[in-house]
Amino acid sequence: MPAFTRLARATALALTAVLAVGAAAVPARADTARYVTDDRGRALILHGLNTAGSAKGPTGLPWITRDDVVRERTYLGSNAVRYLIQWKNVEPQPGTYDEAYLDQVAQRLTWYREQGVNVILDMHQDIFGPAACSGAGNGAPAWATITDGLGCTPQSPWVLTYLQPAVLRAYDNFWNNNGRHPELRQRYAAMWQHVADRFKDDPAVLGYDLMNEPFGGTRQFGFFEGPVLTPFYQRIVDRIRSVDRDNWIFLEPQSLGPNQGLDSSLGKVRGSRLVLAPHFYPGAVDLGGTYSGLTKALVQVEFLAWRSNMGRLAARHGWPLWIGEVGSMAMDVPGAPEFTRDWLKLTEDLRIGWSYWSNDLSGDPTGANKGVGPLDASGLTEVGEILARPFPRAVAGTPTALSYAGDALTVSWTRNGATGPTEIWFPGTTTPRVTTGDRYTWDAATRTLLVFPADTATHTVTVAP
Ligand code: IDC
Repeated sequence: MPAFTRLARATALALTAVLAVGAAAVPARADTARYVTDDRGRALILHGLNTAGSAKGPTGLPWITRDDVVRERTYLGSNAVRYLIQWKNVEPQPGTYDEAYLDQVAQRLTWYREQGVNVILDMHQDIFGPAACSGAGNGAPAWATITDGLGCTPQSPWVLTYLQPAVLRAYDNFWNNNGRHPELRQRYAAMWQHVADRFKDDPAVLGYDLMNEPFGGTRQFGFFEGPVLTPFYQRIVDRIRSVDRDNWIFLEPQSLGPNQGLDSSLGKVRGSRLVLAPHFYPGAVDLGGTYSGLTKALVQVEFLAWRSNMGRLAARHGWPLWIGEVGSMAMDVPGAPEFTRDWLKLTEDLRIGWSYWSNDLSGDPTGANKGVGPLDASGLTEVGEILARPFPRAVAGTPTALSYAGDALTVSWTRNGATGPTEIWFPGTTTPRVTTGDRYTWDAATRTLLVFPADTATHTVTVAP
């Protein structure tokens, strides 16, 4: 067994011991679940792709064309995209915003708008920014990357680069952990206000994901999420709300730990329309393990822990829950298709949406992530076939049940004042069989079912091939 695999196994085992404790806690209760809603008050179950790894490059733009967005909507039925943008491109010099870049982003957002796909703008970063460690990372501009002359060597797997001295220092300076750089977080908050002001009236935009996978530098967990990250989010939320009262704001816990199902101490952020947007990357899967044998058993513990801990955190703060990133497993890894079906089922059990990592045709610019993209020149790839699963895009009330079993999708809800129909996407080639007490219409061209609920309190629809 290569040394790295041994390390991965040992790490996974240690993590699992901790997780088992968390998993014993109460599961998320359905009746406390909140939903992102549209302008008719319908609950949105957001399915789509992260677009895309290639936006981490110099231009800050993903590889896609307008036609690719049409294909995504057609093949996967997507109603959401987590669209990557970069601080380095938005604010190349302190206080100077690149409007040409924002215009290029806006142009791409029209492609999503045309397809009825809601955009969540994700201020992406990994490993702080390209200037922190020889181009290994992305996100922050060079002027905001203060490494105090410390050294750095990119590591493999890439996440280990987070522990390099220059990278830790760049984060410590950003979070002002040493009390020397309060200006960087202020710049970041001002930058978000500018972005929100630019996109608040763009009908494609549903919301803002304030920071990808926050990492606290030398402060972690309880020393970071409560005292540092929570007030940081509060400051940005307040600034965004000074210009934009409508769009949703997506908040991520710190990535290390919660991504694997550990509890988070992210505190309550005040404000309307906030969403808890953690990622789900079970340790063994993320570190190149398989979904079989011992690692599968370990990953299943992480499933339980994630469900319990993230469900309770969302309930505690009264926020809807959505998985901002999940996937990233090449289909030739043993168990990868089953892993994919299992996390899809998790999201259905919780009645939440997801954004798959990622929409990369044949890998990202570094050549990584091959075999992970759901679409290629001929249509759906192997993972794409699994992701192209029926789902309710919008529910005309409070969802009370969502399941996909034996090729049949069942959705139940109670009326709550929402108007408009429940909208279900159902892939395939034949006309589905619909069972419901409500009036409905089927559009074969877009494979969309609209269910118009009568005035009764509870509703159920089952759709089968
Ligand atoms: C990863 C890419 C990898 C790249 C790295 C840094 O797969 O090739 O070197 O970013 O740019 C995340 C991150 C997301 C990752 C993704 C998959 O949010 O940017 O992409 N991942 O590894 N967190 C956990 C996994």
